[in-house]
Amino acid sequence: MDDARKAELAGYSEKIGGDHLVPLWDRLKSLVTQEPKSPCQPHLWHYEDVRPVLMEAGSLLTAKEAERRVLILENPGMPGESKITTSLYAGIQLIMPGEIAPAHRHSQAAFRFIIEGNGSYTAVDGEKSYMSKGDLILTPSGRWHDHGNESDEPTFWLDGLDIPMVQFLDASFMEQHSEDEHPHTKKDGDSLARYGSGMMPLNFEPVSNTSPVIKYPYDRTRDNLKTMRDAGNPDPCHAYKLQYVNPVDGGSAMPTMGAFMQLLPAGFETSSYRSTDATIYSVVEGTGRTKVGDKEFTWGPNDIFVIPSWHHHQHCAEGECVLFSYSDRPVQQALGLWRENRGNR
Ligand code: GTQ
Repeated sequence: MDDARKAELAGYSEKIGGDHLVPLWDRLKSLVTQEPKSPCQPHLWHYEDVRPVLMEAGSLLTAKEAERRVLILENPGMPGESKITTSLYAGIQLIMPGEIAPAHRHSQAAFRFIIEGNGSYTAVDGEKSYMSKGDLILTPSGRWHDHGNESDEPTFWLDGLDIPMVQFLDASFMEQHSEDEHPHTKKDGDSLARYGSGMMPLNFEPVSNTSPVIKYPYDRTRDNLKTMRDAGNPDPCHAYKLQYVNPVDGGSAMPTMGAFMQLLPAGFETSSYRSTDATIYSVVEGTGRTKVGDKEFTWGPNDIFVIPSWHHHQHCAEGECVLFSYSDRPVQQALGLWRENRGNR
């Protein structure tokens, strides 16, 4: 195209811009890309860097003042957007001994993945779930939840929420409870006993599309991974990997976020893998490395890293490793959009 025609087309685009009209031919290539082109960047946060600054916040303001004392893990490719991937949020929350983070409820679904501390709890509609390292606690959309620390140590956990998805859909509602705590009416483990042991109460009618199990304890998950490891036959891309499921239908435990736990045997190197669901990893046990594109992350316990959509990556475990991860996979699968490549294809 010669310069005169380029100028003519640019003049046309500028002229109609004032009427809130845009020529598609200026935009098509960036709107409909040949493959995912994400602003999300691979990034690693070392827990030993995050912990002290969060402890500093612990003496700056109370959990009640902050409502939630959290440092957002913001992707360096999307500054100011409070996102770790284009669709998901991650934060590290701290609750000090004796504190209560007051009860509220919101459209956004959340989970807590416990990093450090014993004896704090999250209560969901009055079911109190005590926290230990590696436990997964769900706070489904629209349910009252408060957090408290009854121990004499600080407690830290990873908050995973679908905030960017709810923002995208303009569907956010939130309410504060009139009291700091919603009445605690159910004991720790109540929902696990009722719904999470391979049996279900007769005539159970689910009230939502989120798993009725509130807490998935790490000791059980860990034992299951160990049994699988002992049986052998690891998957080349994932070694031994389990998904947290909703026992009602066997699908993802949460409709908007898929959550996973995997064990990599000592020395295991995964085959190159990529999928369209950008994935956030939280290291539970062990040290290792992850290659993603031209970057390599060296990680240890409690470190958190993010792999963007459609980026080839490989994990290499030094000793035996356990990795928690989450992504928007159930949404992509429900919409028929999810893809993966196993190996270097
Ligand atoms: O604990 O309810 O990290 O509402 C962000 C928003 C935690 C929570 C976050 C929230 C919460």
